[in-house]
Amino acid sequence: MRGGTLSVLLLAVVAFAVADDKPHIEHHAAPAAAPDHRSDFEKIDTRLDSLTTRIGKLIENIDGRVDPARIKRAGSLKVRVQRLEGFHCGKREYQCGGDDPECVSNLFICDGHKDCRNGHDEELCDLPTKAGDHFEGVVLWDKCTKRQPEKMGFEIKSVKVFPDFPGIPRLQGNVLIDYEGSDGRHGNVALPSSGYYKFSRHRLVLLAPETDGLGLACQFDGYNTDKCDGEILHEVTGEVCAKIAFQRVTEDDDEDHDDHHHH
Ligand SMILES: [Ca+2]
Repeated sequence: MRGGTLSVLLLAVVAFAVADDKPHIEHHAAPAAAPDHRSDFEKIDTRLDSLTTRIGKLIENIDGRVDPARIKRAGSLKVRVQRLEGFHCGKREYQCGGDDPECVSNLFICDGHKDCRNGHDEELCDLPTKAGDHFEGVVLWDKCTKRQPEKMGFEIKSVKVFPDFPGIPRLQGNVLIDYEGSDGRHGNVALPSSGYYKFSRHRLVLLAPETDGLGLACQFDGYNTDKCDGEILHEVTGEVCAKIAFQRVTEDDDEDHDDHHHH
């Protein structure tokens, strides 16, 4: 419920901010008109301030919850807020977040040293993936893969952290493709691939396993390690040409007695 309220509020603020970007200044207007506009802007400023304060309070409320699952959800929400606000750092830089507009190099994220004044570069440094992990997903749309699968997956075989680049662990794994052949028969392939995880972007990348130059990337939000937004993209141009909603697959359902159904 709160999430819904917050989203609506956010949209309101974003809409407001966008509208505010284009003030109705009439250049031909007489100078005498200026004070009216100023009072208009002050009104808008005040309203924006109060909306921002309300959102801040909502986020504080969310942070105040102790249930770990809720904190995880609240964290995911905060990331969405930050995405809406936009990142204002360079391409290879990380935005320290919070109220601090500081930017630090991507290479300094999760390297064991505090580089952001608020220390955010050393938070969220748990790798969302480890050797043996398996993710599967439904293909949402696809305008480039040759097999046009309905389902795709990937599995991670090994994770290595190199001391010089601790923020970019190297991965080995397989891209898994379930498809239906032109003869209507079902097939599946496991294409060995290497790649990396970037802490600065919470992004897992598996480089193109085939000669078509199509790589796989999966965007985590830094909090929820059980799902990521998958993309197939042209490695040269970066153009995204397919999307997959990946979910972690729990292999031995019988061993962990959580509230999943049993057969
Ligand atoms: Ca650091």
